[in-house]
Amino acid sequence: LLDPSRFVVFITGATSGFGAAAARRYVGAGGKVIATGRRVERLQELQAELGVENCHIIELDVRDRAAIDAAIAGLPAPFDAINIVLANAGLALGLQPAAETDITDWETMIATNVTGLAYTVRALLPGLIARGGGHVVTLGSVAGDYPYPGGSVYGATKAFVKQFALNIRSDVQGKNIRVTNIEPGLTETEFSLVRFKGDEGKASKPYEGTAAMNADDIAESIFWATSLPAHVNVNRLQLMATAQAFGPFDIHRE
Ligand code: NDP
Ligand code: 8X3
Repeated sequence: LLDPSRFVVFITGATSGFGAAAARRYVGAGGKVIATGRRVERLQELQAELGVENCHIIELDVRDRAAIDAAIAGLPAPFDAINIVLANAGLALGLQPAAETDITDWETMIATNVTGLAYTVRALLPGLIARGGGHVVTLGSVAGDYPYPGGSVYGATKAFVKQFALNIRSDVQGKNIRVTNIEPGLTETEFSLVRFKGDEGKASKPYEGTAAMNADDIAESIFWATSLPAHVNVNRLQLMATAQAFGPFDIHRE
């Protein structure tokens, strides 16, 4: 296994859920993290918890390409020696049928999950290559493989992430860069609260009476994939709660 004390991990969406759990997991193993996100108070709390020597924070909206470039350019040592990129920031908004959806929700999901993720990887990949190698981890979803009602644009953004990760992997062949798309299913984080725009009643429904995965489960999987010996690349890692499985095709009958 690789030595986690040498990990320097740039994380988008570190204010909550998988990103925050991953920051804790990496620092817990002796690594350093650059924790980014829009909610700066959350970043400050995380930094206070993990220590300024282990956790550098940057207020960052991944939709802002210039801000990503500036954030990377201004990194102090040792946080400038990034060898893992965790392109995790993302969101689902709404669950309405496509014909009734709020078009601005679609715009926000595409701008964040597709464009913002592409900006992140594009900005950080040259540095990984220049430093002799590294690992890009993207956050896809089971929704990128399996369709469900109301998942129109969200699922499509995650299908983009999967194919983007696989294509990037082709591009970095021979450069000692690993690429992994993590594809979780039902996991209790703030994801649902964001999807239902703060409606706690609706947000808790998907997790009621069942054992969903949690952020630490996903952080552990990310950590595992990045800790494997350098000659092993996990291309895609799909995870579901044991309580989550597949439904039948939906046949409409008169
Ligand atoms: P959370 O809502 O708990 O966390 C999402 C994170 O993304 C937050 O830190 C948020 O930070 C950040 N984020 C959202 N928009 C932006 C933006 N424009 N710029 C920068 N950061 C942003 O959800 P999860 O931890 O569950 O989700 C993380 C990723 O995992 C997402 O890509 C999600 O689609 C994916 N996923 C989630 C699953 C689940 O069931 N929970 C399953 C499969 C995939 P802030 O608001 O402070 O900017
Ligand atoms: C999150 C999982 O099933 O809510 O990507 O789309 S799901």
